Amino acid sequence: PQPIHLHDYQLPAYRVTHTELKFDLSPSATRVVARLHLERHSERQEDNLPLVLNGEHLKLLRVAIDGQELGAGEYSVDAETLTIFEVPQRFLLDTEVEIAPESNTALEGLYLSNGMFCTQCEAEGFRRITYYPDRPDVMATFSTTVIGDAASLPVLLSNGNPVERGELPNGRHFVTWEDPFPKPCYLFALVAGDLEKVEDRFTTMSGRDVTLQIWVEKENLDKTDHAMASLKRAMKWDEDTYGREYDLDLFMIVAVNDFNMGAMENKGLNIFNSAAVLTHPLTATDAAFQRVEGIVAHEYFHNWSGNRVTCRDWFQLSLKEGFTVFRDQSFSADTNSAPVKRIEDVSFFRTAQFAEDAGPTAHPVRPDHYIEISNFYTLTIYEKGAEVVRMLRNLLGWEAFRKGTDLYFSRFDGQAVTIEDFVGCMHEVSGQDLSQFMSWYSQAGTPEIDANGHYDYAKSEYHLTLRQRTPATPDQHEKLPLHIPIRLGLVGTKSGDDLEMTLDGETLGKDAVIHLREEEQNFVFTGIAEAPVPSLLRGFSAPVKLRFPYGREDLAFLLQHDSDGFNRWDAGQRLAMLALDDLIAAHRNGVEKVMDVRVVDAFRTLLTAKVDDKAVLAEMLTLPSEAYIAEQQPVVDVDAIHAARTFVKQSLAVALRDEFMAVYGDHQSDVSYAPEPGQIADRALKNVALSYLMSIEDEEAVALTQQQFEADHNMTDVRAALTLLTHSSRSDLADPALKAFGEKWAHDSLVMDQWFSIQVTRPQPDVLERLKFLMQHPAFSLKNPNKVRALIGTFASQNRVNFHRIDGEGYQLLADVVIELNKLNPEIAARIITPLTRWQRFDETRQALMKAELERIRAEELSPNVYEVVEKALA
Ligand code: B3K
Ligand code: ZN
Repeated sequence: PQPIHLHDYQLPAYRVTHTELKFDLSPSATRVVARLHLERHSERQEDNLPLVLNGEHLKLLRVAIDGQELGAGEYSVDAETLTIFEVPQRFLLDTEVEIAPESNTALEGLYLSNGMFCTQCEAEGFRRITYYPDRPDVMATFSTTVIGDAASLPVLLSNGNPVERGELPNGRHFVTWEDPFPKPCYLFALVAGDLEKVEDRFTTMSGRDVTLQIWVEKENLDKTDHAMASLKRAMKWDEDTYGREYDLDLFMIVAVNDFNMGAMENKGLNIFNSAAVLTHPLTATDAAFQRVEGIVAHEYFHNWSGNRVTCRDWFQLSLKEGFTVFRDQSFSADTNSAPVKRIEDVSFFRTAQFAEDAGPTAHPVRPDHYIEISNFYTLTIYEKGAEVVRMLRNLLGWEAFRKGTDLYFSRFDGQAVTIEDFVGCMHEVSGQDLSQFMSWYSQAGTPEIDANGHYDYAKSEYHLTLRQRTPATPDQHEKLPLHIPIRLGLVGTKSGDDLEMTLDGETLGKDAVIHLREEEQNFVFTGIAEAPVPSLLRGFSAPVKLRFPYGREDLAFLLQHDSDGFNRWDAGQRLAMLALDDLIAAHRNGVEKVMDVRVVDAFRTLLTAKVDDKAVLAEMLTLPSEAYIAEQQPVVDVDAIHAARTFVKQSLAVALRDEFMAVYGDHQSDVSYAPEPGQIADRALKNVALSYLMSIEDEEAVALTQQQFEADHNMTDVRAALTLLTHSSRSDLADPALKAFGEKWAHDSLVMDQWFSIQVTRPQPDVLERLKFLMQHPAFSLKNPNKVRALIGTFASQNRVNFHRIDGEGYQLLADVVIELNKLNPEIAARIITPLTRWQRFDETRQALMKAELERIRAEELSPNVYEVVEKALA
């Protein structure tokens, strides 16, 4: 497979102005009849441009132009294209193809999930449905007729509005849908099945009445309330915040069980992985409720950032994804606890996106080449893209930024555009020079900032030096200095308050942004009356690694006094990291481990002081994850990390047993479950406390955990308890609880996913055998992406000690699964392989074992997806 390059972009030779589709559904032989209204692009008037359409896995039955059937010499077909050698300036193209949804295990194009037909077309799935210019800059109105068996497929859905329906001979029926908004084919959707709906209404800001429907299998009708409420909140928020109104009379969400991603923003017909839409207090955790809210909002927000204004080509993917993630993050922050949302997003980002940026698949927010676009739905495109938009918002200020988004949406409505178009609007409304800022889109890798400061008593000045460097990434050796906004405060060590800052004679206030543009810059803050501790990169104002030689006292001080909630949390994480570093070294050197009393004292203060924001407190009490700790090490030693972290946890539990017990007791409640911030915070805090106590298998804690499990009050508490019982060293705790849970929920596939995940995160060494056994479980299937993620994905990414077993069996198991999935579902195969591609980070023995497994995969006949990832990993 050959890479495609951004610089080769060309306008499409032919535009489709209108698309008429007719589907005659059958699992093994669906007929798709297409009529495309085509015309030569006004800017592509070269002579004799052939018409080249994409099409894969299609059986071509008929092709005609303006009603004239084409003969053998007039066109050619290969595995990827249909080429018609001569066509008029404007014409109608009719094709008829046959496809087999039942044998489509890639879950791209039209496929079957639990007897229901559904589609996934982004990025390039539409070419598995019919011959078409499958690229986002070809936008057409669609009219779609779906024909199916009336008894087994009573519901027939597509984009837009239903305009006609009726009975047909042989027990079949049809519905015709019209979508008046021009769209690229990646936003096409079709669903047919035996579904039931819940319905609600929303009145838009201009007074239009919109019908909202969520379609699910009958047994899930009681799990849609939260998604519906989230949808209405998101619709209102987008009106209030961005002035964006919904544009069709109908908005539909459908839940399907087999889905590669979380969800898909098809115009008027969002298709969701059932895990991203269904919730019930007894089956979904607080985290799942919040995830559903965020994804429902994300897909809805795409209606403007993605659908009305879309991407010119797939290199611009972050134009819609980064912007839409930023929008959904802001929505969730406004709806829940804003500091906790930021803490969660950043701790995930610094763990997973930093690792991607430092690994063999590192790429810029706008990549300049790819082999398989499905491999680029990444943390860099999504999350780093969102950070870049957040920086723009912060650079411009909200009001100018909002003017910029208004201009962008109005100027480019109905068009397929580029990142330059977006940033251009921001420049136009603000007058700011964003040329250096553009490098954030083209340069891969995480900038590292070394900061140093000193206080000059005599002059009452604080001197801050910042030096930036972005390490080389595989395709980019030379890096330019970036424009990095650093939000900061100087916290007075006597007062504990933020000090007024003056820089170059300009008063900045107590919390301000300074701009690092050069490789190295000095900032001199004058009129600083007392020695400060700098609080840098507040709110994670740029996606960078920032080092500052903080002493432990400085960090303990910031943990108490920083006015920025995010940096208060981060100070605690840094303090814990210093202690962890020492313990990791002690473990490696076989020296006795000694707990740092300053960490114990800091935790005691946290546990006993009256903190109002309990959600933030729960985050502060959570130690950095093993994955995050690993990110900080030059060579990852999984065993030392695990041992050190366990030691810190147990030491804190022993030293602060009564304090943890009191926190647990104070946050017990039996009010009826609601996924609202106050309750969520209480549960989080209580369950963090319990996890400390269970780390030492405290007898009273064991009893409390069992009670919490048996009380079966809500899934958040049940899952927390079951996880602690399962992860304990005592099989008399783990086995009965797992058995009871597995039997109780055998009928509920989404709960069984949780049951799988909990078991494979066990730290005990028998987990690999258990994993192999669970792969034979009747509820497991390699064809279902949720199952693969729950069992294999969770094991490989979260059970670090066992995945990285020194005998290499963890690696071997993952490689076996990748080899199987490469044939069934290449998109999932290429994702699940990620932990193996990070071999550079480990010791030589593990490197060799991991590379050997990658080589074994490379020897197979590979899909472009897996090929691209493996080649990069072994390059
Ligand atoms: N736009 C979809 C991505 C689906 C792509 C799968 N290959 C989900 C989202 O970001 O909303
Ligand atoms: Zn998206």
